Amino acid sequence: MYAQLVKSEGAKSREEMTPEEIAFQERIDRGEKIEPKEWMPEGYRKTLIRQIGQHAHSEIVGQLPEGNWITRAPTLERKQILLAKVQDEAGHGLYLYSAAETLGVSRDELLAALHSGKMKYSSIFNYPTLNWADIGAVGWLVDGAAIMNQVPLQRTSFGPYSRAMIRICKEESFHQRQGYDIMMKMCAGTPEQKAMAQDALNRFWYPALMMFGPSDKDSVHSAQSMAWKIKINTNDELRQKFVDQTVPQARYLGLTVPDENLTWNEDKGGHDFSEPDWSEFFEVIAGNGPCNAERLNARVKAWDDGAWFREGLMAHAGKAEARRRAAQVAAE
Ligand code: FAQ
Repeated sequence: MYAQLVKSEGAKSREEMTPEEIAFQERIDRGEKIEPKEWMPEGYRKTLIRQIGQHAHSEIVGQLPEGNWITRAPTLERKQILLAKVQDEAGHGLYLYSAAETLGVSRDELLAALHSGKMKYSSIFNYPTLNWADIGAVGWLVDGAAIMNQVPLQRTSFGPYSRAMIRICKEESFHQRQGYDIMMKMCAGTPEQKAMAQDALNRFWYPALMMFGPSDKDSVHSAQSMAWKIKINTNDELRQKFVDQTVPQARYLGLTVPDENLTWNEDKGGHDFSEPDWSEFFEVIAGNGPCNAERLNARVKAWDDGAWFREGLMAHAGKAEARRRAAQVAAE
């Protein structure tokens, strides 16, 4: 099913819609939630499977750069917090796979598409976490960007996705604070620790800006996804909000955002800032990111290593079902 996903470049006009599609659009415009068993245009279903599926993959792949630091966290308390955070990401992935499954795609199909490189995961998880300050930067910037994108998605038009987002956002805000807390500690530490925090900001700033997707002019899905209220804001709107929120946080830490063009623009009531290197972004999402092979190999290995357990579960479920049927026949 995933292989059949279409590319869209603009929203359908009313003249191009069938009567069913017009009635559907009117429900969306009234702010009604769409539930799995209700009629929906095929493009709406496919766009949701693509977005929710890729979002689920991002949560699961996103465990890897942080999981790498659980054994090396500097204190027992930091270890417990990081462990809880990484477990939360697994939970987010599971809610999201379940939401995608209500649209008629199986989790196995989604994972096969991830493992073969047909489906994407967030570009940010292509970047390595080299030291403990990076764990602070991931929580502060990556979870900060994730929340900026996900808070509006709580109002997305598809019921199961919207409900998953409400739960996920509560946990993401704890994640962002734990990252900022690590950065505060590092910045109040030795000059070497502060330099590590600055270096982490330098390396994660532009990849975090890329998380919001390409510039609006290059965003192929935004127009139709916004008409269907699958997306609530454009990529550039959210990127701007993220910069405006994060710059004062960096100042408070005594860190410098690595952008010489960063200035407050009184007229627009927001910062002017440099665009990320979009050629790097497109290379990353084409599968050529610095850690892509490592991330996919880790996921494929986890899937293969878990085969015996899935088979055991299925065999157990099969036997339990056979026993239930036999008992039912005996009782009749
Ligand atoms: N990375 O037309 P648009 C997290 C692709 S959760 C990779 O603008 P759209 C939690 C896009 O898929 C992070 N690919 O696309 C955490 C499309 O390609 P396709 C994940 C990207 O969908 C924290 C093409 O470019 N969050 O981090 C990216 O309308 C810490 C054209 O782009 C979500 O998934 C990218 N950054 O807008 C976990 C949120 N950007 O599919 C662990 C939900 C774009 O046609 C540790 N998703 N592409 O082959 C969304 O809001 C949207 O899908 C966007 C992209 C905004 C990401």
